Amino acid sequence: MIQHLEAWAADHRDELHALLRKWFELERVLLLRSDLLEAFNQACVSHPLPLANTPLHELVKLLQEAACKPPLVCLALREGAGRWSYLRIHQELLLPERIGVSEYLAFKESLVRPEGAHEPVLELDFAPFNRDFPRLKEIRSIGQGVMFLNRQLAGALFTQSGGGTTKLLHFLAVHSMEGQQLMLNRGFGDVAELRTSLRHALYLLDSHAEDTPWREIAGPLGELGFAPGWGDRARRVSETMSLLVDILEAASPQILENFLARIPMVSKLLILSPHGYFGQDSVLGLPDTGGQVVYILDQVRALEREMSERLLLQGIDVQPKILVCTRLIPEAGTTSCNQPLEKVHGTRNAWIVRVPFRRPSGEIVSHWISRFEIWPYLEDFAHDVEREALAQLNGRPDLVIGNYSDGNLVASLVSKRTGVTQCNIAHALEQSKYLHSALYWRDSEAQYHFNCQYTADLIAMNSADFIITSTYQEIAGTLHTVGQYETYQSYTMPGLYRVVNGIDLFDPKFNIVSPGADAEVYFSYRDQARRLQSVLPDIERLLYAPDPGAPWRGHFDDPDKPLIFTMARLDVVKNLTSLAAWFAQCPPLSDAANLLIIGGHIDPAASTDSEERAEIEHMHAIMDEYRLEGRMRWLGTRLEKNLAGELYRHVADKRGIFVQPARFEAFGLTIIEAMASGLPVFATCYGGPREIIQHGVSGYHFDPNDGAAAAAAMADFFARSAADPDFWNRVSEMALKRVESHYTWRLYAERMMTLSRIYGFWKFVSNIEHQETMRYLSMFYHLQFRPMAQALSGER
Ligand code: UDP
Ligand code: LCN
Repeated sequence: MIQHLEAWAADHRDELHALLRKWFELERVLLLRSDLLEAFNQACVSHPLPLANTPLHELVKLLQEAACKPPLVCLALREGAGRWSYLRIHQELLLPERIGVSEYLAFKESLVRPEGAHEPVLELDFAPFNRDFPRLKEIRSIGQGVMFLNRQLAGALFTQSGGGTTKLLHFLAVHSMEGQQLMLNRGFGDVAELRTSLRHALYLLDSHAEDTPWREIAGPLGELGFAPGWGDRARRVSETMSLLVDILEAASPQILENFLARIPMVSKLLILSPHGYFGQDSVLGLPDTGGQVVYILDQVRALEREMSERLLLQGIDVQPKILVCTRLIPEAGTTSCNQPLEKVHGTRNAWIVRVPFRRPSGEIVSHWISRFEIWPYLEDFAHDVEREALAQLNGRPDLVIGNYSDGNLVASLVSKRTGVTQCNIAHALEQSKYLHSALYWRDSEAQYHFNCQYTADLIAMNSADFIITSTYQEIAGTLHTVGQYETYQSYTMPGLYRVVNGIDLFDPKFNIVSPGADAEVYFSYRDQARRLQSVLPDIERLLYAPDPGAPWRGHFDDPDKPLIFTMARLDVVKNLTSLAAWFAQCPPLSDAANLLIIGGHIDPAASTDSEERAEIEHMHAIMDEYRLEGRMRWLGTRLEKNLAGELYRHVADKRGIFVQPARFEAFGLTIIEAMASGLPVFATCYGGPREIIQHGVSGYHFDPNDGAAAAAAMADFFARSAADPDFWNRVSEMALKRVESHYTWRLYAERMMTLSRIYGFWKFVSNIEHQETMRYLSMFYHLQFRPMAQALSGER
């Protein structure tokens, strides 16, 4: 493509010149894809020669970004996820010239920090470490790492030189849980000896009824060298042993995966989520506390169930234990976040363990600290959590799961010291939410400290054994948008460091495991028998009474109209104020439906967060300007989960819709909750919702930068639903099906446990740990992260 452009440009200097002029006329140093395309379209109109379908047009279609400093423009082209190239063009010479990523980033640095042009720069490049490690090749395979890894490693291991069977034998021989030896109870001299014992065991099992319990066959099988772990009954024991026989005969990745899926490997989990108010009641909506807490609590319940069922099936009488370690906040208001220990509702043995942050003097920090400010506390926190977890679990966990940038960093520190397999969950990577926040990190340093956060992210994602994401786009974006992880592939923080290869999207550590919506709470509006009659009066009051019993503004003059419902934290990115404006500015929409907004506070003085206060004032201004009083109700409250569940269903009863208008949404639990209730959803096209919803089938996307079009699409939806009642039903039905087939905690837990076992096994038998990378990361942590975090501790 670039060769074509070079050849074409030599004969079409005028056209290229005209386009560059258009870009420079915008007088901005950084142009985004939308700017570049629009300028190209304008150039097509104003230029006498047709530019459509020329190599220049092909180039423009691939552009993601341009950095402009006349007479130079540098272009970033994305030919697909993770596949980038760079060009430089001089306005007078007009010869497109290929440059490397390092030169491109250096050019961007010169735009924001010209005084640093001759300073030496720390360049980070993780690519050389991974040169010999197998990588996925196809863009569409990204996020299916475990299948690939299993295929590759099984292939290599079970060759003559791989020594696979001996390693597998060793793995089984040292396998224990809670001090109880599992799988093999004695050392087998070699594989042939194990094979003989397996043959005898299978012969013996043949003489027992299939449902004979393990305890009745444990004696003779024990004499043959077998310990518990093969199955709860003769049939399952026999199946597991047959799988091993097959592996010893001729291993295939699938048989290996099936076998590993049966080995009891995980009974103790350590989950880390340090920031915010992590609790079960009265916490949602408090600063920094949102979907991550909902996700983890549901995840814990699902994982405990899955682990218990698996262990029972394998005949192991061990009660799994899960610890969610978070920060203890002594001044925790009405929440329980000042309690060191709290059992997770609906579990048998899962606990929230709270460990305080300390100052260097040892004094406990008593107040809440923003997630952007907690970096100096994490190292000590990691030590304290590790000690606490080892004590409470009576030994090492089998898996450490980090959450968000802070939890993932703590997981890296704990995993490095204990050797436990590390899994990361990002929830939301801030580089995607705050545009150009790495390049302009100095401008927001006082508020956000992205220097610490992005450094922590880089360390954590490179040290994780595996990473799970909620969607494919979180890793690799879409055809024309950059994935959240992809933003870490190359970026620069001028004056700090330049990352030329930060993360490889083709790394088999990436796996997509989507969360679900709690099926006990979010179920179809048509499931009348399960509906919570007891909360219906609360809903009537909240929505329609003159005094709803919560802070509020507005009412519905015509309560019979369908509802447009939205519910989120009232921060700028969630964009609820824009939805109110779009609704007001679109008469067909505000005639067809009422707007219900739940979020934030009504009184700005009730908020401790400056961003939220500004949004509250903005919402009032919109309601005043458009006189929304009789058409919109805004409740400044947080709904308890069961009430939220019944409210989604109430909106569905009234043939309404749920709208998620965010400028960017990493995943969006409210979207799957609404869909699980049978509610048609309109959601932002930026982030997870694009993948959750199949546009026009199970809901709709819209571009939050074009509110008028979004409002018109919603108005059209209501018009079609009014004309044909089945239309609403069809979308509702497809939304329900979509969640059932893709977003359930049962699917999540099965997948997550399979990943834990497979990555755990490979970590044991092969060197996927990359000692070189770990050394490099350790140096980076000590030389780069620590001093920056300590510099924040002036405020400690
Ligand atoms: N939520 C709730 N009550 C409220 C507001 C929100 O229970 O008043 C829940 C909501 O149902 C969802 C979570 O908070 O489960 C928000 O998660 P989401 O992923 O939508 O957004 P986040 O807050 O994580 O950005
Ligand atoms: C954080 C977010 O921003 C949401 O988009 C996710 O749904 C939530 O975490 C749970 O992963």
